Amino acid sequence: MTYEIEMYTTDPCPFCIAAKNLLKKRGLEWKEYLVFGGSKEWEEMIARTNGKTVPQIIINGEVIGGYPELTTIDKEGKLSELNK
Ligand SMILES: N[C@@H](CCC(=O)N[C@@H](CS)C(=O)NCC(=O)O)C(=O)O
Repeated sequence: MTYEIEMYTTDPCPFCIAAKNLLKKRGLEWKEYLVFGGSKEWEEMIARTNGKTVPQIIINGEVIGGYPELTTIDKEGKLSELNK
C-alpha cells in the first residue's frame, strides 16, 4: 500500500458506514480504530484530530475530518489518486 488511511469509528454509526462504503467503492483499504467514549482510543482520537464526532479520517497523516469532508476530496478526485 502506498497510502495510509486511518479511521476512528463507533458502532453503530451511519456516517462511518457511509465513509467505509465510499472507500470500498474506490478500492481503498483502511485501518480502523473502534472507539468508546472515555477510552484510550477516544482520547487519542481527540488529541490527533481535535474532533469529537465519528468518523474521524486521517489520510497519510493529514486529518481530513468526517464523511462530508471525505466526499469533498472524493469529488476532487483525490481518493482515486491514492490507488495509482
Ligand atoms: N458530519 C459528521 C457527522 C458525524 C456524526 O454526527 N456522527 C455521529 C455518529 S454517526 C456522532 O458522532 N454522534 C455523536 C455526537 O454528535 O456527539 C461527519 O463528520 O461525518
